[in-house]
Amino acid sequence: MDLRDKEVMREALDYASWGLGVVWPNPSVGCVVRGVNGEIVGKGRTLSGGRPHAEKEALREAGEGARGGEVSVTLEPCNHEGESGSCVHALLEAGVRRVVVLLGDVDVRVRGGGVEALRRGGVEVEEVWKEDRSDDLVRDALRLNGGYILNRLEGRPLLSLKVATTLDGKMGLRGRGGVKITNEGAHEDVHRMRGCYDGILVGWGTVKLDDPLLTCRIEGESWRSPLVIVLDKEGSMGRLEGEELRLMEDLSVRGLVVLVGEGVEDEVVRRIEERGASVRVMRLGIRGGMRWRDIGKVLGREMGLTRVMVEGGRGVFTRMLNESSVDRLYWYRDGSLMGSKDGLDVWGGGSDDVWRWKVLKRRDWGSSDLVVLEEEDFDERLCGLYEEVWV
Ligand code: AOF
Ligand code: ZN
Repeated sequence: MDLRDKEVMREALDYASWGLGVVWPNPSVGCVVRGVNGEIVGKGRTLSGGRPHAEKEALREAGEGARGGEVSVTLEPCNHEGESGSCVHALLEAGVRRVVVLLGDVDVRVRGGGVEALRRGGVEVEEVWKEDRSDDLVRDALRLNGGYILNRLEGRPLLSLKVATTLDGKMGLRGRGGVKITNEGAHEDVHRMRGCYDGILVGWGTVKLDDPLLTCRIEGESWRSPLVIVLDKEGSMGRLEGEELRLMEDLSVRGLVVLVGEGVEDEVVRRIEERGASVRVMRLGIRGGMRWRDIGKVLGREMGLTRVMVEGGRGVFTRMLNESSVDRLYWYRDGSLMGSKDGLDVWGGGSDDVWRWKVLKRRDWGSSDLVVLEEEDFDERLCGLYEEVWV
């Protein structure tokens, strides 16, 4: 990769980030096509729902301009789906001369097969991740596709947790629901962030107490509202009498899935389904609760989610943290204090040791700010997982 290749690949990667939250169960891919003279003739990214693929979009825009040209793509082009439908086929048809691939695709149907098929077709292929795994572009691509990689290799989504607390780490006051903590700027950011997640998960307690909407309320972007998942071990949603939940308001735009514990009566499950939600019955652990390992499997392997944001409440946070099941933290903080008399901590449990995190990003809006953190070993674990596929 020369300097220009790097610039173009960065553009493809930036373009790909648009798809986070809306392309699942597929990865979000970006593709840039340059013509014989090096000018950009087409750009594409995986579209909502995961199709069409990025390469097809970019080649469509490039038309005849792709012939003899170069393609930069953030993920190995697919070679599955028969002979005619794949991106490899489209690239060969278009007559491109060279393809630069940022990451190999871990999907069992691809795994190097895409690159091989291109080479067999006479195309020059450069595999960036094989040359330099510490390259910034490779690292950023791994992070961008982290949820997809975890889904395909561990059968679970990337699990993020969002909290909003005071400066002294309190998320609310005992006995007083819905105390507003962060300011408008932070609020708006939550909506933006939601749009980049496939699903938002909350516990039944939060639904009952706050009656949240959990949508993405950015103008023109409400279609990005993620699927909502409610942990409702007892099936309480099926016992509501006549009350309407705001969550149920626009089920035509986004779905609602309720995870209930085994043992909840069929009649109760039926009543939840009648309200327009789909229900999954979960095994319970020896201590009587749903385990995060099982929740991850259902969300990832069974439902195809690649990125899930957990938004409440305290009981859910506590179990998730106690079971070491958080990959990423979005910590919205406000410059205010509550004290420990009535202030509620985020984490009701605790570990014996200090649990460390790495800062990925900081932002601020005057009195409130955001720190995005990643579990200290996450990066290394993800790279390790990715590497194992290729040995
Ligand atoms: C590409 N370009 O933009 C994406 C790819 O369900 P399908 O048929 O769309 O295939 C999904 C698989 O295709 C997915 O697991 C991954 O291997 C690949 N995704 N491939 O060439 C793209 N999104
Ligand atoms: Zn494809």
